[in-house]
Amino acid sequence: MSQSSEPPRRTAQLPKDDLPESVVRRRMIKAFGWFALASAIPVGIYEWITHSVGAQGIKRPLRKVIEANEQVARTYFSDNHLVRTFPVEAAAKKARVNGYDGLKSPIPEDWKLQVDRVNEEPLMLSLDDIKALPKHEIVYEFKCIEGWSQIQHWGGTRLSDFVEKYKLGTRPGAARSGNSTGADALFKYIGLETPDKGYYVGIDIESALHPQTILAYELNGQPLNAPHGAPLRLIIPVKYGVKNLKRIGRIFFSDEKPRDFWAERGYDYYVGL
Ligand SMILES: Nc1nc2c(c(=O)[nH]1)N[C@H]1C(S)=C(S)[C@@H](COP(=O)(O)O)O[C@H]1N2
Ligand SMILES: [Mo]
Repeated sequence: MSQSSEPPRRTAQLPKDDLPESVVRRRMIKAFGWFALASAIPVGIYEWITHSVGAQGIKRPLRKVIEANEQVARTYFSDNHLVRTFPVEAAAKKARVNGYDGLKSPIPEDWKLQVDRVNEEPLMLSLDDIKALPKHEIVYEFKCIEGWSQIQHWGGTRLSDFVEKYKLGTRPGAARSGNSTGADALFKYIGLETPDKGYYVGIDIESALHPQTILAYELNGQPLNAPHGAPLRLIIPVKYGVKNLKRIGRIFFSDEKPRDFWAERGYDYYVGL
């Protein structure tokens, strides 16, 4: 290192007028290069996000509908991270049980999943109808807002596959101007409740259609038992336990926030992870 009291003057500190023209030109080119690179980064990130969505298993027609509404699409893409999964061996052999609201009466013998639709009769589906859709299994860390968590292994059908198969969740004739696909827009929320309406949740549509959200009928490869939500429950890994409604009786779509059992008792409505 130089020990002189005057630090050696570097060319960068010279007044610009003193610099040879070739140096100035080189610097301008360099500066422009940095500028071009900096502008390319956000574009690159956007491209990466929009393309990785397809790679994570969102079905084309569904994406079209989602893309139809720019605001929804933005939230949807940003919510589209996947939660961490584990090998099957990591799952608890005996899953913990918590919460019996809406489960106090026996499971209705004539249980059907009621799905409300706009300007149409509700769908009344059997468990076999649900099982006819592709099966999806997930092993992940289930988290209860009360402070416990457990790695659990669930099986069922993706809610997004179900919504696509039965053409649900869209608001007819709500296509926006300037929307080239002409697709209907999605409702903002999905509501679920137990057959006796003793427990109920509302969920933003982006989280509901997340590729890891499932209508579950199996736990550890076995049919669900009553305390875990037989015959069909929601498993939504991007949310805390409270939103994972057990024993689904009815599903509906809405632009207004569906009422929510724990939100009414002071918890955050979205309780996302
Ligand atoms: N019908 C119903 N579903 C429910 C609840 C409930 O009380 N009733 N409790 C919720 C809460 S707080 C949690 S943590 C999970 C627990 O699911 P598990 O009993 O399968 O562990 O279910 C959720 N779904
Ligand atoms: Mo919970």
